Amino acid sequence: MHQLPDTDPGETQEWLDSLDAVVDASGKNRARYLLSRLLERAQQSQVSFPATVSTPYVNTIPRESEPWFPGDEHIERRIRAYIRWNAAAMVSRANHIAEGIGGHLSTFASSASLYEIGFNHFFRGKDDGNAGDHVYFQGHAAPGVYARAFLEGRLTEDDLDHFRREIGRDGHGLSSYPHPRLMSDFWEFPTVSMGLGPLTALYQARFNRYLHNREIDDTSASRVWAFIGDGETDEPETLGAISLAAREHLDNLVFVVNCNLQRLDGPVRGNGKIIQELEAVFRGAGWNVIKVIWGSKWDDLLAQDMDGVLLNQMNSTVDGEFQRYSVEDGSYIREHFFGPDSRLRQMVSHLTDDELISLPRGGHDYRKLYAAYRTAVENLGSGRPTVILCKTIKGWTLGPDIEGRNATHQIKKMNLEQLRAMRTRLHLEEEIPDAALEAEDPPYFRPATDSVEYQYMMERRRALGGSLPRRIVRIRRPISLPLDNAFEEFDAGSNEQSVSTTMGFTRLLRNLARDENIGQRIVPIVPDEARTFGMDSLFRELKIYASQGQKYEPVDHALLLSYAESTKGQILEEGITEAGAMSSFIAAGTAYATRGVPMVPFYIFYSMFGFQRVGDLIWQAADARTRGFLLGATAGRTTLQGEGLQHQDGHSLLLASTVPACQAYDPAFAYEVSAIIKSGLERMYGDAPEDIFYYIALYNENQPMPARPTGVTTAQITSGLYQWAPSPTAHVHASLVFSGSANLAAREAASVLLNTYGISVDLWSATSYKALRQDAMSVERFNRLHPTEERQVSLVAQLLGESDSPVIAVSDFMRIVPEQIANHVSRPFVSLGTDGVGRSDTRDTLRRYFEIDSAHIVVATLNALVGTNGVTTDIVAQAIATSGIDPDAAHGLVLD
Ligand SMILES: Cc1ncc(C[n+]2csc(CCOP(=O)(O)OP(=O)(O)O)c2C)c(N)n1
Ligand SMILES: [Mg+2]
Repeated sequence: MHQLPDTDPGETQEWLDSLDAVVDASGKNRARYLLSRLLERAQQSQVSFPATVSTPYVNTIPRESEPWFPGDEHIERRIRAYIRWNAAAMVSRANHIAEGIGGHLSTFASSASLYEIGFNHFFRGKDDGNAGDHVYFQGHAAPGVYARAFLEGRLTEDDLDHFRREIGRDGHGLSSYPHPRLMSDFWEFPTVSMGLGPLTALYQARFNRYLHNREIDDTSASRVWAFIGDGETDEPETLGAISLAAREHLDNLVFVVNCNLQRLDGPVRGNGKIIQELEAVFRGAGWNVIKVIWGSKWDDLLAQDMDGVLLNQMNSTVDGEFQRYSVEDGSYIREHFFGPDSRLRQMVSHLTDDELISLPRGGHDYRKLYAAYRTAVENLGSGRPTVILCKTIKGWTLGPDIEGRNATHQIKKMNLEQLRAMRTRLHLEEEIPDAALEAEDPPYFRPATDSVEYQYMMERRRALGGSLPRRIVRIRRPISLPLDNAFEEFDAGSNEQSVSTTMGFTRLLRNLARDENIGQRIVPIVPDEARTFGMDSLFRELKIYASQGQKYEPVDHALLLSYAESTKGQILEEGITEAGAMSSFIAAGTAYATRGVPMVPFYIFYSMFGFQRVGDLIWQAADARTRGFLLGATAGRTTLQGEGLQHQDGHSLLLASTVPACQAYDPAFAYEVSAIIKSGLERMYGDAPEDIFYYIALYNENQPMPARPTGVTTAQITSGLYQWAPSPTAHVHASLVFSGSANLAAREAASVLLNTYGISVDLWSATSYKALRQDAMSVERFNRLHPTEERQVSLVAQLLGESDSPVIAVSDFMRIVPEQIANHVSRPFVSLGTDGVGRSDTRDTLRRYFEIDSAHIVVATLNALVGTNGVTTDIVAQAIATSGIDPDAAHGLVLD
């Protein structure tokens, strides 16, 4: 403001003098009060002013603005008490049945009201045939969700008694945390890896808008609710994308943060205030922030706070102190919180010590919560996402040994005395008689179906569209497979034209997007890397999704391939966020279940920034039963020349092989890419869809793409290994097995071996070592456990046979990738690969360095043949010398 001319200095001075006078006469609190009122008035008068990021440590919604509470508070309290009891009993029993099996008591205990307000009044179910709300439960609160499902009759006592013991019982145990793969008709969204729940929820809300704007599905009736721990906000994934939610106007998104001020080890911000910190972060990002800090009983005290001393005490007390108050008695609170200022002490002089303890926090007050949720849902249309910050006590109602204690997160069991105290606290003496309590395990309690509680609970869920959570695959908008002509051109090869498998893929993607059957359902996803992969050619045709359209004329508007954004755009250009792009992949790849609308995501990224960067999200995708294609482009440690250590990927295929649902492929040729994707679409979107996804390595090295050899079937290509070229002579001295870009060196080596050494080899393309190994392991297991039955033979053993002739496998990945099959091949097996750290240099130099060029393949083959077919060690030495290999040169296995 000092940079602007003051048009009326006298008036300015008057205002400043007034402020000084207020500070002098009435103190700083009064001055703050007046300034806040002025700001509020300015806002009402539409005097635009940069938003402040913090407000005082009180509820955002004042008592007079609270809506009427439509529920029956007494019945809801009873229901909550039953659920609380059963959740605690289930965890306790589980640890009695199987000591050390774990589980969490205190997370749900702190958040029971946060969920129950949602269940009784807000969360929409799917009974009307629509998708309902998408609710992301905090992973460690799962016991409470099971306890409610038990009350609703969806789970039995036997189910509860199999909490955390899933094996056997036809898989009917209860998974420790929300898990759609383990409980596929119950949980929709896996959440327990901290940070991934909120991140994927945010992108789910964004994807709902994408579906809506593209007119593929009407998502306007679905809201996304994400329940998050305050400790969980430490994760960069939790907060890292919140500005996107505001930018995209995701007013269909609600975060509820359970601020119990504790994480696993102790306080979240002992020396600060997590609620204030989060308020500033979310407000700064443009969210609608609702703080639910104090329960109703505090309202009277605040109303009497003439001098602002109570507010001041609330503002200046740190969380570590608040946590202390949660475990101390009333006299301590009187002494330390209200004590220091006589006006404060006076304010609570009419309250007994017990009454001081029971001044509850806002997150345990259903009226306050109802007001907050109501405001959040009425926020639709404002363009702003909402975060509700609820102050709670960790372990609430579990008694003094557990509530608010630093160790509370890890307590798994309750003894008789603790259970009895809890029963009293929850007023369950009638429901849980002494005799039942004294049994070895605490009993469960389920109200009779004709009880008012049961009737009320079920009526509420009926009114809101049925029970939650519930995962159901009910295809509302079916999809059909693409026509064959999308794939056919690749079988002819590219003749003389040099192209990469990435270019082949991009062309195929365009064909699929144009396909009359599946075209609309294709979701291309890129994290600011489309030009790298030659995909900018798709910008103009498919358009980039932009909820606001394109409000500017792009610099390249005159070009054929201009940067074109549109509300109906198909491409999700995520910007530089692999985590965000993966979250979109998950939202799109689970749309068949969450929305009943199968979508086909193709997420293409720098392969180095896939499994290595966002491996946990890839597991999340698998857990969520995501379908779709991950494309690891610029793959390989030598194919991507010049980039060096941080970019050159020689291990993503190894990491891919660790994820069971992931089908990992390393194709060499465009027709292989096409065959793999065709078969993948059939497996994931055909008549008997499988909940799997694909990882396909793509390279940027151009080469003339060969035609598909005659007779090679799609089934052979996708099985993992097929003979690409037979031996040119009747005798096969060795087999060269290549993958991906290593095909060039292997093919050259084959001709050198024949022409210079008279060694004849056949050439094989290994498209998936993972698939081969998977098959071989199943066969090995069958043979081991069925000793009397006819022995099975694995595919790889059938194909490569049994002989003394060696197999030399080469790829642009670590040697361990081909070695996945070494054990299952009854021939001498040599693997060449790119172990070591990436280096910047030319392809030729890198391949010599990592010892995977044609000369090294020749040497490795000759070496494996020593003593046979006239090959001697002298011949190998000569081959080394003539090809200029320096045996003492630096190589990948030495780290320097
Ligand atoms: C990525 C990740 N790191 C660590 C953990 C282990 N962990 C489980 S719960 C927890 C503390 C959670 O605290 P908070 O988010 O505040 O939840 P609360 O139980 O207090 O509601 C931790 C560290 C995890 N589940 N995921
Ligand atoms: Mg916490």
